[in-house]
Amino acid sequence: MFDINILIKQIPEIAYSLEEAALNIYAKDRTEFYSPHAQIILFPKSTAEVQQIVQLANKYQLSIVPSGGRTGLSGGAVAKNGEMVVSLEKMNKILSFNDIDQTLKVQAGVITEELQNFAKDKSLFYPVDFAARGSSQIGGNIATNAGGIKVIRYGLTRNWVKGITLVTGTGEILDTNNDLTKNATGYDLRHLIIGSEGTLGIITEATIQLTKAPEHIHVLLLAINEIKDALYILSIFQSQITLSAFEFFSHKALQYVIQESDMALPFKEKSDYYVLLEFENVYNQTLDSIESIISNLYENKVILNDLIGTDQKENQHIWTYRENISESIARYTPYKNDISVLTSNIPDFIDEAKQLLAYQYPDFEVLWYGHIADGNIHINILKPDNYTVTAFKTKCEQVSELLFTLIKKYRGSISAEHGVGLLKRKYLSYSKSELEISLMKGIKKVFDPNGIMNPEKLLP
Ligand code: 2HG
Ligand code: ZN
Repeated sequence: MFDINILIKQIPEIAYSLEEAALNIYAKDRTEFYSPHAQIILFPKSTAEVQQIVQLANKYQLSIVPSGGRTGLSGGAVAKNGEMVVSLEKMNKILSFNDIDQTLKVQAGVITEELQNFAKDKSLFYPVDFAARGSSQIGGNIATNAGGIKVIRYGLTRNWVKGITLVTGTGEILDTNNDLTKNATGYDLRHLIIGSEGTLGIITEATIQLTKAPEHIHVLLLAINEIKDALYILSIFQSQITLSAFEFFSHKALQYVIQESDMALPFKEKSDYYVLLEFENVYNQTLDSIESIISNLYENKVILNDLIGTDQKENQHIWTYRENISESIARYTPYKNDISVLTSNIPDFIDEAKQLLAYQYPDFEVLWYGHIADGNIHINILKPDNYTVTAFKTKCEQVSELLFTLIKKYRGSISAEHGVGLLKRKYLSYSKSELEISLMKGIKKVFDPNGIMNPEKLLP
């Protein structure tokens, strides 16, 4: 085995750790099912230091796992074969703000929430948002093209990245797009890097677009009994107002949030599902339209209950019912499926998927929640106590093949927003054609000919 001290001696200014406790922490993200095994954790402070590391990795044929906030759920940041973990956490500076372009230049290790707060201080808004905002890093968000709860209005991370600095797998520094809005000069390599899951190089800096902050936000929770009603409600609201979020979750999923917190159920009566909507009360008129839509929905017996947040505290309280689901179920070692189909196909897809999963998992609890307006559902299967983790994973993988066959029939995606990583890699062909996969492998070879960048991730 390579003596890592040979490398350490050549980069004396770069901080590192060889301590077992640190190795175990930094070699893992939030994905279950993998045992961490990293050789060293390196903490570069600049693009030049990252470049030095990648050049040495090429020289000695050492593999690298780039590491952000490690909030991923597909094993994209897991080191399990003695790789070097390159943590971006010391590259956490906001480098500059341009008030005319309304952009921020940041190092990759800036925490999402810090970026959001910086934007707020400038009376602007960074709209990509999700529950892991407090620990995820912008570089990781870009590497996975993070989505979250505001995609219906603002799109994915991709929409907000004006430029990227990447240290490629060959150790070259690539600056893409010059932060321009308009740039019609051929292949936009920036978009190739977004969502590449650390397989092409290490993102070290990025320029992020900000926008006008929304005002007079309200959150509305509606109780329903049928998933198809969620889509009906979506179409009614969308025909009249601009929504900034439209989420759904099952009562079973909500029960875990209640169980793990001191919150009360939102309504006295039980219903099977809930939808959560967020919107701006533009010119104080939107609320009037909302009230009339809600009374129509009651008349037509589509909704059973409603709760509207009138200030930030109430809005946050309602959001907690949805945002805390993932954390509340974490101790049940959930097997996660993060799938998408066209939003219009959601009711049919869910009907078929429910039948399939009820048949295949008669004794497993399956939770349904997610960003239904984006066609993105998080199907979480909870591990029963009497199953070992390995037996549970094996069973879930068998069923995944059936579920992904169904996804393929709907021309959907096996990973809507969590990425492919280690977990979904062997299923990539359910969502990408042979030609696409072979072109992707060709691109990987150009950026990383020695195959040192995040090995075994994304590509089968
Ligand atoms: C969410 O939308 C996150 O809450 C996590 O993407 C989803 O736990 C999950 O499966
Ligand atoms: Zn999500």
